[in-house]
Amino acid sequence: MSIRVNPEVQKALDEGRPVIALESTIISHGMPYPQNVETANKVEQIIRDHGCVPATVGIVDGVGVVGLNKEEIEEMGKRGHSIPKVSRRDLPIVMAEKSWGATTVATTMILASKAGVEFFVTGGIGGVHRGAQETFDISADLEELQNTNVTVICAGAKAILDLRLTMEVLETKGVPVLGYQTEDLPAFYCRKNSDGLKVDYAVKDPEDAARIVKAKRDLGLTGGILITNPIPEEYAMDNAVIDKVIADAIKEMDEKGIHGKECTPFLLAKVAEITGGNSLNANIHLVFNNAAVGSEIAKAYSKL
Ligand code: PSU
Ligand code: MN
Repeated sequence: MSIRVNPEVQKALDEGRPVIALESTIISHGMPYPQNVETANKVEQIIRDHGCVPATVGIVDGVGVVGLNKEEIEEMGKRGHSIPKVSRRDLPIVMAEKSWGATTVATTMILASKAGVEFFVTGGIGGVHRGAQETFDISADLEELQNTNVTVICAGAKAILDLRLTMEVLETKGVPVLGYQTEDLPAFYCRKNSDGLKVDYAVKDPEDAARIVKAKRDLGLTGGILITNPIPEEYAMDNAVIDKVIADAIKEMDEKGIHGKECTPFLLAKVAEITGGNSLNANIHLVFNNAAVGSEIAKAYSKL
């Protein structure tokens, strides 16, 4: 596979300094332009301010890039939905076609692990969709978390998913789900989920989280670790409000017959549309918070 690691990222890796991977689907499909590019740049800055090196991952002319430059991030954001969203199954196609691609959690994990990056910060992961008993719509992100050695720091998952089934699948796949200073599984916009679901283990500080990652790696146990970090209180949204918005978005998706890889982007855009700027602001700030916490965990890990 053709991969290009940004020289600054490679240097940090060679010197054992902490590197944080970031995904590009959150830029192209997760937020509107220009807030997507502003957010991507600010997230990189937060990671630098915390003493780590950011590596935004994406596919440029068929090459898997670990550490996109400013112009490439701008282009990902500007082209938005016209850049294909690339999950594991799409990767060989965009590479062979030498086209651009936005990496999901799954493909960002693949490229990060090939470059030797352990930590990856994002907003929310994909999971088991509601009604998956019928549709079989289960994100390839879960498969990747089972198989690929990358630790993902996120704000849980949006309630566009069936969070209970998502937790069941993660258990089956042997993926530890940690809560950063919380026992409740965070639900992206909300600090807690509406179903009373708990994480597997609440970590008290970055060192605590880093030790768990180290234990898994020392044992040679394949696969990822999920660290869920609740959205800061001041940006959190009301569970009842979000639940209603999501129910309406799913109804419209079903009526329009949207399925497959279009589901997640449709629901993300619909929720943003119905809630106006509120959810976008929440989305941006939870990613900032994940970047800060993820950086502290990566730094703690580099000292173990
Ligand atoms: N959930 C979000 N924001 C996102 C995504 C999911 O709250 O941007 C993106 C991520 O890139 C994730 C992908 O990996 O959607 C999952 O898509 P699918 O369900 O088609 O696997
Ligand atoms: Mn899907």
